[in-house]
Amino acid sequence: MPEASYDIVIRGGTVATASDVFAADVGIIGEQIGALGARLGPGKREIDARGRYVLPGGVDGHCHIEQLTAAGIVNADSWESATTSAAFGGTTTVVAFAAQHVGTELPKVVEDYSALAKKGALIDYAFHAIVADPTERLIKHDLPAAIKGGIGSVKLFMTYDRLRVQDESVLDILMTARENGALVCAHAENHGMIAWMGKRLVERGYIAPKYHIVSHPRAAESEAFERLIRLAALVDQPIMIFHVSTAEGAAIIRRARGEGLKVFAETCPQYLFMTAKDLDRPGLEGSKWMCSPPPRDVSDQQALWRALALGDLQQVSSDHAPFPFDDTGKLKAGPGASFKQIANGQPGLETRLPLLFDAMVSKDGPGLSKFVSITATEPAKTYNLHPKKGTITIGADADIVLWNPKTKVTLKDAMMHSKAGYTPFAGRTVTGWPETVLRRGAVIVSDSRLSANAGSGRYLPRSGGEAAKPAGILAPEMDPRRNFGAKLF
Ligand code: DUC
Ligand code: ZN
Ligand code: ZN
Repeated sequence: MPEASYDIVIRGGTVATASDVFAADVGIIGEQIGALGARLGPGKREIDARGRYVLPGGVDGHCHIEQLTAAGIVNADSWESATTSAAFGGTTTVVAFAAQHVGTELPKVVEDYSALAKKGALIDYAFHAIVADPTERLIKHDLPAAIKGGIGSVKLFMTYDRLRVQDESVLDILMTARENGALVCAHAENHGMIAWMGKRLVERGYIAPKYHIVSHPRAAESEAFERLIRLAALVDQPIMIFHVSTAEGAAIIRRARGEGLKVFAETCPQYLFMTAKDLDRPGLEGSKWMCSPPPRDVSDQQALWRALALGDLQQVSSDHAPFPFDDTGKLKAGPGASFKQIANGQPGLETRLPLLFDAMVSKDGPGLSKFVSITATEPAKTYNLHPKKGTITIGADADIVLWNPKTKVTLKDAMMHSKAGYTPFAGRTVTGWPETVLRRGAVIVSDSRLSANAGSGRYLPRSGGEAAKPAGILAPEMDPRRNFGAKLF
């Protein structure tokens, strides 16, 4: 017997990256990919990948984990249960939030969220910092320090009573991010429209979960996208627009990118696979499908798929924000609650990849490489984790998922590992399943069993990287040659 050259060889599978699909064995040495090729030498352990696709582990760039909401409820999942559900769904890296609230100090927030993740995570993780209280100290000191400490992206909200920041503060955050090389992510909806609509609906007795959709007008998204894009363009700062839900929203992003502005954007499975009708159910049942922005129409789904195909949207993340359908979560405000009193969000870490694989690969959609691109490579690039994460190449972390393209699964609440206790996609049948999952060269899921300990996930400190570099398109007012010499940068 020749001596084993690799710790693991994944043999005989079809490898896919965001650009290529090819037959190759994958040789793993320690935590990394050491070789790709035909007939690789033996491994200490051999994994038979015949009939399987060998894909990079998913990178989910937007998930709320063990996060305290402004209403004082913590998401159902701990780091351990969230990352377990991610692993079973083929995701091996998450970018979650260190969420500031008004009156809290960002350094302490980062410390607290980091401690929770360190204890519970069993896949690798990074953070976005949510800024909800942009005091002078935060802008001048705490935010630059957090960015320098490895949190390469900042998130702001343009809506929600206790989270939103006003335009002037948005500019402060954009400018601070620019000066420190971070990307700015945003929940962009017009707060006034949402608050005004919500109040009128409730006053008139329209309180069922389905009216949540009416209270988030499509125009709230369009207006905030336009405003955010112009604010970012003023200071030439790259932005990532979260959870695009409408055709108009996607069109606005396309126009901005056509101007050369660095505007990145994502959508989520709830906007690709659900519609407003999902919320129209008896009693409070529809609250399971409540999220913000809400699901829209079939024509929006089509527009979002087109936008993904064109590259106007580059990634699909879960926006995992689980709340159980009981009095600790969705039903906390009691049986007579109005939609305004019900926590927004759905579990999605575990179902993101199977739903997309089914739509994009099994159903003869845009195909394997595009699937890899929007679920792993693009999120890794946008959040400066590539090529360590998000691809299969020599030297990358061996975060690898073996997909069985023939396995048919009907999604059920009881199969899920999130503590939400339900999946909004229950009853859907998908073809293609993440059978075996490796994280940094360790098999963490096989034969439907988990073999990773809480705390074995590793923190990924990062700068903003390429995505966060300004486009170099100066607004005339910021250009000393055209503004009477005023130096504003
Ligand atoms: N909307 C958000 O903005 N965040 C979490 C979940 C949701 O639905
Ligand atoms: Zn959001
Ligand atoms: Zn979110």
